[in-house]
Amino acid sequence: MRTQIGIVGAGPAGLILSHLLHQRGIESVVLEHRSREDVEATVRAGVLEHGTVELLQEMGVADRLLREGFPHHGIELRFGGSGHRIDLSGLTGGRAITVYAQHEVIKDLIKARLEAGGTILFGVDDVRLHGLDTERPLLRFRHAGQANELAADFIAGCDGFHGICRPSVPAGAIASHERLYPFGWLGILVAAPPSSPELIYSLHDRGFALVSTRSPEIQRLYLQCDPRDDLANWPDERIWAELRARLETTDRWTLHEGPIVQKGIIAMRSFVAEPMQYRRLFLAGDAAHIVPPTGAKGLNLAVADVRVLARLLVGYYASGARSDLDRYSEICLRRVWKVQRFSWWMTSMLHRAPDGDGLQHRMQLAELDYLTSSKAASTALAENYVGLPLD
Ligand code: RFL
Ligand code: PHB
Repeated sequence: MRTQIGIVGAGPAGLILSHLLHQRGIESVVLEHRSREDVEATVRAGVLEHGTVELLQEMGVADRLLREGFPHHGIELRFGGSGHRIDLSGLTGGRAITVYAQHEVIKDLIKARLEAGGTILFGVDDVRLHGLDTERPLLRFRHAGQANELAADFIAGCDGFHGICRPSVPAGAIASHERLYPFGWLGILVAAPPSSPELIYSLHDRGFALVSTRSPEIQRLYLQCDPRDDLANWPDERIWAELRARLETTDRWTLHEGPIVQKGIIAMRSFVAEPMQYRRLFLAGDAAHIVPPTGAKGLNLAVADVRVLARLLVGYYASGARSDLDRYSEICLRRVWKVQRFSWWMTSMLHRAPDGDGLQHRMQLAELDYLTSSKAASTALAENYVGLPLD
């Protein structure tokens, strides 16, 4: 097989890149390790930035998102037993976020790709990258029991943090910056209506908790835990007791409880690969960087990367000049580092460090107090949360 852009990974990065390229007359083939059913059922992110929604609209893949997603114009920061609203829209000239599950975005994108005649190979194994230093890079892989080859002009590594593309680059060509946090999140899906019209980020003596939603019938809740903890240590009753304690207010707010339909523990890390390109390989999304989920930024950053990559590839095919394409990493990393900083800051402000002392906790409370009482500080939070302007 031969194509212009060989894309590894059918997550948000790979699918959006493929569809954007198609809409600008550039061909691609997407190779995905998992089955379509698995990709469409994996529960992850929920918060889409203003610019992400606009891009999906421009691409014509946002009909269901606009019908079924929930625009949110504010978030609540909760500490010391009371809630404080950050007026996202009021502070950013009317911008907002939309709560719509990542796997719903994925379903919409796969449908659009296939209806447009796009090629996504699901269930692909043993993807190997060859000839990155040559004019003709090659992807070798197994599909339906057969050995296959895909020749391409360029390869887009959209295969997530544990993918094969980043490790295929010769040692020393890409540096990595990494921090693992000493806490993780236990996330649950609950069959109960939303407890609050807006997301609640709470800091309590016992640790962080987050109230999010998915639909009028399903809530998404998270609580800080030990990243190495075992789900067996978290029977439903213990989860509810922790959530009730960490979200308690002095004004008798109540958490809507219901059957827990899914549970999982995730580790938290900050990671950046620098540069995000090597010769004919471009890394995008989680393959190039990971943020802790507190700022709700991972998916949005993946979208920002591939928007830049698609534009530069269009420029390359129009002019034949590589100079702009070679600036891919430099253009993306300006945003990546700002988003890393924001995600690290939100995380540090809202979690209790296992070895943290009283001084640190009091500083966090003072920061939250400042943030929720200063228009300048709230505006800085709001403009990052709804999304910095796209390049
Ligand atoms: P993905 O989604 O990981 O997709 C990569 C795809 O590549 C495939 N793959 C391979 N295919 C072929 N060969 C190989 N060798 C392969 N190796 C991997 C995988 O099967 C997969 O389908 O990466 P992408 O596209 O870069 O997208 C990134 C986002 O998925 C991620 O950043 C977000 O989910 C992060 N995130 C959030 N981001 C937000 O913007 N807002 C949020 O509210 C938000 N909440 C979250 C999150 C992530 C979470 N978890 C589970 C880590 C909440 C959670 C709990
Ligand atoms: C989610 O709804 O899954 C979600 C919301 C906000 C975050 C992270 C995840 O910061």
